[in-house]
Amino acid sequence: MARTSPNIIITGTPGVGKTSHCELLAERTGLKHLSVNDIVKTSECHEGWDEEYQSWIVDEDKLLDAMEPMVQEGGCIIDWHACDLFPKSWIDLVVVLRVDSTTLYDRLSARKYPEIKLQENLDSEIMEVLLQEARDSYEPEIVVELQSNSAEEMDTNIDRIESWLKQWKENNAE
Ligand code: DAT
Repeated sequence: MARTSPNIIITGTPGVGKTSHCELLAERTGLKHLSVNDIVKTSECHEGWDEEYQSWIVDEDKLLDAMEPMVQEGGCIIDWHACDLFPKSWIDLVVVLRVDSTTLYDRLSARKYPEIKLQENLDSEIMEVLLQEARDSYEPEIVVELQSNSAEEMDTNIDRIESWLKQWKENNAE
């Protein structure tokens, strides 16, 4: 069934601003913010808690089963630090947020991340791991890289995504 509203992934290293962007975008557009973290917790799509990393060990099959009915009709903004697990057919736009490493260091320190997790996430951002994952998993024309160092950049990003949404709706109108 064709979607009347698109599904968007907002991805990137923890701390880049995914949740902030998703919340603002949901408020402005009426699209639904799907926090994958919350779904993992509430639908118990995990195999337990990793003490060292202070995070859930995600059961991807369970997660996809839980999410499928949510994304079917479209209109979802998926908030998650990975994107390669979702079927290509679900997704219309992949936004990869980026941030300078000093800013990311400050944001993750403020969250009191364990040292090992902080360092891995900094490395991951510097190595552009999420951008590469997005490019490897989706058609290049639907992958967009946006900077998220400041409130001004966030505003510009939201404007851009809103324009894209308007265009998508025009292109997909019956
Ligand atoms: P994520 O969901 O990617 O982990 P977040 O939205 O929770 O990130 O943001 C982490 C912190 O950084 C939070 O305190 C808000 C702040 N932040 C995020 N994006 C920002 C931006 N573009 N400008 C200023 N602060 C930002």
